Amino acid sequence: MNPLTDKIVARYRAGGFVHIAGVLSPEEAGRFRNAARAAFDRERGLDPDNQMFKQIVNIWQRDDVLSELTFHRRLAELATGLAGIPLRIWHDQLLIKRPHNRTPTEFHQDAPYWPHAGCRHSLSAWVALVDVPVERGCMTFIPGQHERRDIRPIDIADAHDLFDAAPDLAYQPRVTIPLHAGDVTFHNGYTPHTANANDTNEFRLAHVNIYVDRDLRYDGKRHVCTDPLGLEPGVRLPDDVFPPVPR
Ligand SMILES: O=C(O)CCC(=O)C(=O)O
Repeated sequence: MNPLTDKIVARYRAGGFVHIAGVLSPEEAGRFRNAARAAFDRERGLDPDNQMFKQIVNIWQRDDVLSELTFHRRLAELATGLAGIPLRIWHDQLLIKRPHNRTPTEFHQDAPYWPHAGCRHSLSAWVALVDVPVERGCMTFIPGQHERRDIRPIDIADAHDLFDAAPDLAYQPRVTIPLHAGDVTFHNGYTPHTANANDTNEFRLAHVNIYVDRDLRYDGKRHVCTDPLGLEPGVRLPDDVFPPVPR
C-alpha cells in the first residue's frame, strides 16, 4: 500500500475530494461485500420507502464484520492524514442502490445536515464494495467549492435544490470517478457531490465512514444519531457512540 503523499494531501485540500485506488485488497472487499449484501436483506433502512438507496446507519454497532470496515486502520489513517486533525467516527452508513433503481442521489453537501459546532474538518470515505462504473451510481464532485459553509441543507431528491439555494455556486467542472471494488473516494463534508442511479443488474454496494473533528461540540439540532442520546448543547460527542479513530 502506497503512503499518503504530500501531493495527494494537497490535491484533496485544493479539490475537496481524492480517489485512492486499492485501499482494500480483493479478499477484504469480497468479505465486506458479502456482509453488506447480508445486511441489506436483514436490516431495515432509515426510510423503507426510499427508492434512492437503502441507508443503513451505524451498522458497526450490529455487525462484527462491517465494524472492521468502519474502524479499518488504513482508512482512519488516510482520513486523519487528509484532515490533518484528530478524528472520530460520526457515523457509518451502507448506501445500497438496488438494480435499476432509477433514482440518482442529487447534488448536496453533507455537513449542513449535521448538529456540529466548531467542526474544523469533516470528511467521508466512500468505499466501493463492488465495481462502481458510471452506470452503477458512482460519485461526481464539484472541485474547489468546499469552503462554502453558507448553504442550507439540501433536498437530495431535487436535482435543482443546491443550485437554487446557491445560484452563484460553480456547477462546472464536474469530476466523475468510477471505482473498482476496494477503491475509496474521500470527500470533504462541504464538497458538493452527486451519484447516478444504478442502471445495471447488480446491486451498488457502498460503505461510507464519516469522520469528524474529535473536538467538535453538539449544537442541539435534531439528528437521527444524536436524538436518542439526550445530549446537552455544547457537550463533546461521547466516545462510546462516536469512537475516536484510529482505535
Ligand atoms: O452514494 C450515494 O448515492 C451518495 C453518497 C453521499 O452522498 C455521501 O456519501 O455523502
